[in-house]
Amino acid sequence: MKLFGYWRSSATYRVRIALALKGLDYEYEPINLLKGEQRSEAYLAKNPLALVPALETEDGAIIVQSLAIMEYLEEAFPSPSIFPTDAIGRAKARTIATTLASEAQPFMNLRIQNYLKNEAGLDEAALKQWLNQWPGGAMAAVEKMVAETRGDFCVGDTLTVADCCLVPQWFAAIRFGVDVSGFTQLNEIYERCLKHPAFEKAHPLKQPDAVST
Ligand SMILES: N[C@@H](CCC(=O)N[C@@H](CS)C(=O)NCC(=O)O)C(=O)O
Repeated sequence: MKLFGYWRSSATYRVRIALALKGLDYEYEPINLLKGEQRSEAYLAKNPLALVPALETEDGAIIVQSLAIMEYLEEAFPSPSIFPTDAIGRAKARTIATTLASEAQPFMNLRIQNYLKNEAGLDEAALKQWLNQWPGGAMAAVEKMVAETRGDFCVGDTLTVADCCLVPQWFAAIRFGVDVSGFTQLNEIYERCLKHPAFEKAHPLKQPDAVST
């Protein structure tokens, strides 16, 4: 398999964690977002959305959208699983993953932040307010969700797709100055996840393109 991604991309980071949890080997092809490589003709042929990640499977299929990629990995390589064993648990894990991937991350995406600064004229203070209102607001909801579902991790005591989404979202939130000080449950889970070897391997700073910007 080949993963097209970017070291600091939170959506790519999710998939790297899932691949590492499943112990899967893959090739990595960096797409430099700061150089606009996501908009190159070659990459657009893989993902017309001009977003990373994309996964090329062993059969040559291209899958985009990190949640769809993680669902594919689960179906193609079921063991070890990154989903809870019961239907309610799976639904809760998907709820948390979807909330982080759809209600938090898109509001802090590079192209959105560029638009807000360069087209809509937001200054640093207004941008920070935006980030705390939208990604921060969605994370506040997830803090409440995990209060009901958590054990050692987001849903129970086993790592799931929810944790694959939480850690990159937390990493991005810190990077962009979202106030996470009130999210004590998420912080505890984040710190525990970071100690796991799969999360260590998937960390942005461990990626080959980490210093190439
Ligand atoms: N919903 C997509 C989001 C992908 C996404 O937003 N990727 C960002 C990096 S985390 C990106 O490629 N941004 C490029 C840009 O904004 O131009 C997924 O889950 O895969």
